[in-house]
Amino acid sequence: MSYCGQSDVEAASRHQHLVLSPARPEAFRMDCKMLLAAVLLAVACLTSPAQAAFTCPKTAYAVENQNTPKCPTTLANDIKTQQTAADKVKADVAKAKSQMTADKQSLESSLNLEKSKRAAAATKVTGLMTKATALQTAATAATTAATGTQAAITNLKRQMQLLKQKVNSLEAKANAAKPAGTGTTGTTGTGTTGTGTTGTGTKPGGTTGTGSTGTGTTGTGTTGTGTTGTGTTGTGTTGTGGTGGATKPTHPQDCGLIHKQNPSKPSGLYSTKVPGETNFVITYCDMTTDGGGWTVIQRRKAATPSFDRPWNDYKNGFGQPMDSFWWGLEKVYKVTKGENFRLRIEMEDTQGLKKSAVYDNFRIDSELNKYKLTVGKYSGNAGNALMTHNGIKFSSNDQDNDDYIPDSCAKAYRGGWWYNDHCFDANLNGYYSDKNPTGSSGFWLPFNGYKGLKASAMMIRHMDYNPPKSG
Ligand SMILES: [Ca+2]
Repeated sequence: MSYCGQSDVEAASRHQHLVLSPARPEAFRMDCKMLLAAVLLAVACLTSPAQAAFTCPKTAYAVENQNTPKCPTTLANDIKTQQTAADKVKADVAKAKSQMTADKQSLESSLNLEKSKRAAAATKVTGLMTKATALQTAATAATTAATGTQAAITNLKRQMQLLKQKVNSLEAKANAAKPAGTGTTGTTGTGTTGTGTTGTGTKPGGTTGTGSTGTGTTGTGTTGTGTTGTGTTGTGTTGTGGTGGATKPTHPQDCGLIHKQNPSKPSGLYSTKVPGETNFVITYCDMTTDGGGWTVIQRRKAATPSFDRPWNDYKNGFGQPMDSFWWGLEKVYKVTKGENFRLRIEMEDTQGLKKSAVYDNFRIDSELNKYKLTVGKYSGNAGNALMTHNGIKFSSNDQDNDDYIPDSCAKAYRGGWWYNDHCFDANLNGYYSDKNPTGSSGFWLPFNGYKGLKASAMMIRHMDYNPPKSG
């Protein structure tokens, strides 16, 4: 304990000095005075209140309390502490800033990388799309080639059949040529006298002429060797009708008649009549080919319209007469019924080479007989491809009337036609491809095999009308 700033030791020291000095009266008097003063001081001290206790707060204390035993910390220290803390925060901020800058650069470089990746991917996609288009084109070409190959196989099969028939025929001939055995001498045959029928000719002007009765010659039997001879029967010749004025048309107005009435009329669309029909038909007349006067019944020169169509479309016709079209089987039947028409087919290959095939006595049967085709004598330079289609029914993608057992040729070749036992040697209505540079509408095998045609046209003209060929 201490009082008035004096420690217990100091007080004790003063008391000891007082006790140890009784032999000196001056000193004793001085000591008494001092003792009195001390007592007075003590009384004063005891009567004054004790100083209040001070506790140093941990923060924010006044300047006068700094650096005391109770508050050893100074504001300067506090500032230093704050400064240190601030420096630390500043360093942290700088560090964070630097990290952010680094992060930003990293993100930017990532972004640029992604951008370049994206650009590369876009280029790749474009490349792949180009490749896909090329593959698509190749696939289409392959399909076309496959169709051709299929037709080639069918044709080879047919050729093999023909060769087999030839071999059989040659074998039969070889057998016949073998030396004959010994037979009896044949007797002389006697032919009967033939009788001609009365001829009937159409007189120009419409009257009927009457021919004379023909007389047959007597047949003569040949003398057989080994076998008995037989006389042949004589045949009478048919009489011929008389002659008259101008030919009366036996069929209604068609391209031939229009041309005959005015040979200077140009090729184009005309109103024509079909026997048994009341309405006129808009028909394309070819007034230049081989003298003109041709009724065009088929034209193919583009991929549209499609020829992959059902029976009724082929029956009634489709397309535009100035472009690609099919006139209609019913019209062709009615026009050619009981008449002698000539069929002319004009073709052009993909190189621009043009050829034609002409058939006399062209007609088709009624719908009941599936518009069966009849063609007669062939002429032209494209080859006699329609010969194997003679007597063949018409087929469409919904009617398989062909002679090819395993499949529907109309479905396989995507067009209506008179398909035979190996589908075709000629087919002008098959799938038209315009994917290759020049296109192909069909086939005429003796012309250019399976290369395909760029264009074709089928036209008919009455065989009675033979206009003078111009040029
Ligand atoms: Ca079939």
